[in-house]
Amino acid sequence: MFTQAIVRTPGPDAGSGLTTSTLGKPDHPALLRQHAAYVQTLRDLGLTITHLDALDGHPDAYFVEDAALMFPELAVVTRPGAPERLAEAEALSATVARFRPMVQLSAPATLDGGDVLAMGKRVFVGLSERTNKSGAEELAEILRPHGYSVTPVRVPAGLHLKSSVTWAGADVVVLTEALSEDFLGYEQLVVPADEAYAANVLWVNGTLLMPRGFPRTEAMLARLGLPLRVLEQSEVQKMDGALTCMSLRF
Ligand code: CIR
Repeated sequence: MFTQAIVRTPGPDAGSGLTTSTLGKPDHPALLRQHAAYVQTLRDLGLTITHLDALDGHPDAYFVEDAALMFPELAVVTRPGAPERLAEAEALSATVARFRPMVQLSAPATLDGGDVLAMGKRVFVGLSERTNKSGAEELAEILRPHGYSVTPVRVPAGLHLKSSVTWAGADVVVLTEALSEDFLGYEQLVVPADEAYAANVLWVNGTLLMPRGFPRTEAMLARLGLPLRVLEQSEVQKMDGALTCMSLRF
């Protein structure tokens, strides 16, 4: 169960962050509303929120998940793979250090938290445009003494590993077909190809959050029998963001 979440308000420059999406510029007031609804959902599900202010000059900084990882034993401050985002890690370090002993990744490692899928003591690390082999190896070394095993996975599409696979409680993963072979030990819910964005779901204390607008995935998830919260993510998606990116839960 999670008791805490760290989030950060999107800044007025959020529309100038990095993106590969062709969906257009986000509508800023709508982005703020979607972010606020997301934070309120986490609060409703029992999490105490540490809400940070927008970080000047860092339009992607509200995707806090990329800059740090929270494990029960420790916090890992990452080295985001986009040079524009590197300073976000430093900016988040004092906050995570309030909750956990903290270690920091070092060059040449690069790693975005969006590439790290932790399910108990098994951790999958996506090798992507943002996360390199050194990043995966350094994380494995940091976690090994705590009993974790780290498995690198090549990211087949999208920005991060968790763009295409996320945990849905128990031993269930929601994923795109392309990752099926990498998660053979898990019960797999494969999203339809034209609903790939909905592979990013977020389990919070027995409730599953999913993005609005993906009816076949919604029907599939409903069969799990968990309460579902369907959240509008249209403006977040325009910035290549998704549900998992906008908080650190622990
Ligand atoms: C970026 O390109 O870095 C941001 N615009 C989106 C980051 C999304 N983060 C995530 O999926 N964990």
